[in-house]
Amino acid sequence: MWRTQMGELLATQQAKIETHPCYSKQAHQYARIHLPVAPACNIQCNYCNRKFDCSNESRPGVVSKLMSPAEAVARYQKVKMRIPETRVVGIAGPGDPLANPKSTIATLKAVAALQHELHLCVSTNGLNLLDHVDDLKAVGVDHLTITINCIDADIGSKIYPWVYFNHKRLRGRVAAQTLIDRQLAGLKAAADLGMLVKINTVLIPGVNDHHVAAVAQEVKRLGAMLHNVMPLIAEAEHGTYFGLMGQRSPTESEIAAAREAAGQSMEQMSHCQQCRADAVGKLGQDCHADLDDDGSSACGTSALPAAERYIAVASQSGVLIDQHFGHATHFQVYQLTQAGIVRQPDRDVDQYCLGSTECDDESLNQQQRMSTLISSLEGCDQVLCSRIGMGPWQSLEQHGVTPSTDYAMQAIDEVLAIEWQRFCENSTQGTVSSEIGEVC
Ligand code: CLF
Ligand code: SF4
Repeated sequence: MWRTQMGELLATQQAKIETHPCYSKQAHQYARIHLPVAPACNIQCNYCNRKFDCSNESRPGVVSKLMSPAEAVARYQKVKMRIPETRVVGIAGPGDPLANPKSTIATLKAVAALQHELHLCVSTNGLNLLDHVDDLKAVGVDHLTITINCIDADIGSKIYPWVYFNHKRLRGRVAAQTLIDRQLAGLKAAADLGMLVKINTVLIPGVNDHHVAAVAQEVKRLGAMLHNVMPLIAEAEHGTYFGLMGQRSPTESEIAAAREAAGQSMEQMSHCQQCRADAVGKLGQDCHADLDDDGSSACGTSALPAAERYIAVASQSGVLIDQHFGHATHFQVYQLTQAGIVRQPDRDVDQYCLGSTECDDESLNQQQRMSTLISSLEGCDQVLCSRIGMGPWQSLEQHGVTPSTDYAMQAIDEVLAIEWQRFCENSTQGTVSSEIGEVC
């Protein structure tokens, strides 16, 4: 009896692999759709610029149009009519799906309720996996990708400047160790539940290239079944830490060598397209630019570069970026155009964090304060501050405002000069994303 059950289980798993275009190269006749419902992220990778899609699954420098769960389900239905071969619904960003568990689960549930013959697929950095793996399984997710770049915290501290866990922003070795522990525990839990776990590893020369074989060995031991060693794509114009620091991408022969080393323990994927968080179609044949009723491109990247940009700064001293977002009672606002930087009137706001509760408190009062604060920052594209809680971070991103603590304790005028230079480069070159990485 046990043997029969095992036999049936293996046959079922085999069928799930053979009909998923990422898990099997031979499944190229099937298409997938990514639904971009997850804007926020709970970690920072040095190869990621948070203005763009999660580079753990996507080509950096590409922006996906964010959707609500309802919009995403409507999009899936439209795509399924146009591309009946669509067999996989994936959530892969633009941030981390499990840093946005409500939208992710709601979307998956709604798609599953349509009762089409489908695979539900999620790609995550793994930090929150342990907390949500049962929900994912319950909703029908059988294909799961975790990006694990290392299992050594010394290496991890060169890849992740911070990790936001248990209401704290962790840095250095502690951040990396926390992430690694959570990824490996999440992987084991998912594999124990029978999920088909694929591991993505971003190959970074001089950082983790000597280490991929150790990663492959460990993830195999914990139950992963497929390994995707992806080349780092780092260009200065992507605005990522690695891009700006001149970290190079691996060569073809380095990728081949890493796959061969990792292949000693794990089956290797070699047909990954590093696709976008709103990709549609068969792998390598993305075709979603003509899917919107209004004729606009779902790529969201064909727009002309913005002529101006507004940056809000939280500063207690008036000189440094030295204030916690939740403690600010006013923000300095600057307008960036090709002509230069012009200071605008300050925006007075009601202080978000009153000290008695965590900034991530989700009470109605806090939600109302956040909504008032967001109205006060209307028109701002970016907020610079010394610290910010995960809740406010996510709310700002959901309203199209990009928060950043990258410049904490730095001089406002120096930071604005950096941001202005970046703005001018993008304006003259076109958006980063329209230059590179368009796959549709
Ligand atoms: Fe999407 Fe990822 Fe699922 Fe595939 S993509 S969530 S496993 S359905 Fe595929 Fe695209 Fe490579 Fe990802 S080609 S980036 S591996
Ligand atoms: Fe960016 Fe993805 Fe890393 Fe988050 S997990 S920082 S979205 S690459």
